[in-house]
Amino acid sequence: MSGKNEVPVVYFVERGLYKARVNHLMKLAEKSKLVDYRKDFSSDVSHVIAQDLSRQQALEYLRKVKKVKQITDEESLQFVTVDWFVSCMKEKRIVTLTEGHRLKSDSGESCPPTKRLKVKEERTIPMYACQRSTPLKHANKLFTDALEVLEEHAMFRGDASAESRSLAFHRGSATLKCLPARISCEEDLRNLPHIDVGNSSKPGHCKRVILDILSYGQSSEVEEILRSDFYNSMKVFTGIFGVGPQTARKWFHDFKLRTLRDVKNSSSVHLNKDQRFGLEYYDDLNRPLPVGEARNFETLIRQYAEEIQPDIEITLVGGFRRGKPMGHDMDLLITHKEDGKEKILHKLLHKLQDRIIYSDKKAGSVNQPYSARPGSTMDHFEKCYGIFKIDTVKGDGSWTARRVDLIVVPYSQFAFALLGWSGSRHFEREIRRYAKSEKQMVLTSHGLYSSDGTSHPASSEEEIFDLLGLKYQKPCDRNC
Ligand code: 8DG
Ligand code: CA
Ligand code: CA
Repeated sequence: MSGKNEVPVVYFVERGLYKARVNHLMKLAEKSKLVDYRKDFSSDVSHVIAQDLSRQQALEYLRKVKKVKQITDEESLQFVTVDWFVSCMKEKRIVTLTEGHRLKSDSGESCPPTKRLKVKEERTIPMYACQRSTPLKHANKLFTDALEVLEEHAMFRGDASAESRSLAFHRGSATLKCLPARISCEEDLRNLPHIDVGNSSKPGHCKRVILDILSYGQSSEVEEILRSDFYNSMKVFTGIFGVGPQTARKWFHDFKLRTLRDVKNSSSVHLNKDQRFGLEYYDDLNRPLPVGEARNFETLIRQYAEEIQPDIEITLVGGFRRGKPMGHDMDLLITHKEDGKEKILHKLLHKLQDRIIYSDKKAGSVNQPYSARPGSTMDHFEKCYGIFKIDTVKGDGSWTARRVDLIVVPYSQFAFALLGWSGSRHFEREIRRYAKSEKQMVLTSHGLYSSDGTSHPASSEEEIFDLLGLKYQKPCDRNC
């Protein structure tokens, strides 16, 4: 501990604070000149700063995660909350430490009482994600990010159980996303669907990962994946439009490729048409697409479409309809009150021809609602998967290559297509599973059918939820 007149030397515990915030706090410390800081814990640290941790948890983090062998003079080391540091910065002086500023001691209580997730004895969280509200922003990102890495890694590996393993991770993560507060101790996991599974001596995989993060601030399994060549190369390869895990695996294992440059220089790789465009526009297509850019393009499409057919309706769906500020592509539904209008997509693409880099048109067969693979979101609408030159929001004539899906929907099927294309993919999977298992009905992007084939029409999403006996979930609550 520094002497009375010395500048405090602070160390921020990343667990609970997140890396970006720690970086921000270190910048504040540097600018203020009030305190010194250490990126790595060292013997001259006087104040350990943490959030939502007990003193013991912070110590355990230093020892187990940061591998600090010996903490000299532990007694005089101050364990303080980030609020103390923020007060110092605000008041531009070293604020006297009060009891409220100190990290609490465990004293048998494993969760900080103020931030506890209210675990009611009778708490029941519905099993299906379509029965729950899942907002975009939630309190458990630290855990869901980790589970999403495991989900993705399972798909990358692609072994026999890949789909069920990745689905199990997604289900666990989806449960966490609907919780109103952050998980802060094991007890908070009690009765959570898809997480509190297994038995007490052998918890399920999701639970194990969450418990690791609670104890050590991170999951060693996830950290190892994130560091692996396999995961990082698979991320890059599957980022190429037209390249799925199977092709990427072949490149990694059989051709020993690791980077984009390796792919470009390889004589073993034979790219198809999609992949050639994917590689050529790799940077553009992997740049997050802002909602403003999508809205501008929607307006342009509407203008062109109305020139063809005045009563046409254009709706931006997918993640943007769920309130996402960024997306990976644009999904636009095109519908018109009079069914049977011919060649709308053809005429629209003609008007857009100067902007088309690539287009793959699929003919529709809208009267075959059953032929889709169960659980699949593929449908039979006439559509175009394309890559278009889209104006950037700068308004200076610059453009970015973007993926756009244009889907032509008969008016009578619009509500079902709207529900089917608004996602999330997991929400779609869950509402279809619910319809099948709980109601013995088949839900597709074309309609809702009883097991004897009777069709149940609907003119709005609310009606579809009603027909299924489900509480309506707004698009912004379908982010599971
Ligand atoms: P993002 O682009 O913001 O990353 O996310 P997103 O908008 O949620 O994902 P998406 O991959 O663009 O998919 C949007 C929705 O569209 C999703 O719920 C699944 C659905 N979807 C397809 N292809 C097809 C299809 O052929 N038929 C139907 N009905 N839905 C499809 O992606
Ligand atoms: Ca999308
Ligand atoms: Ca899409």
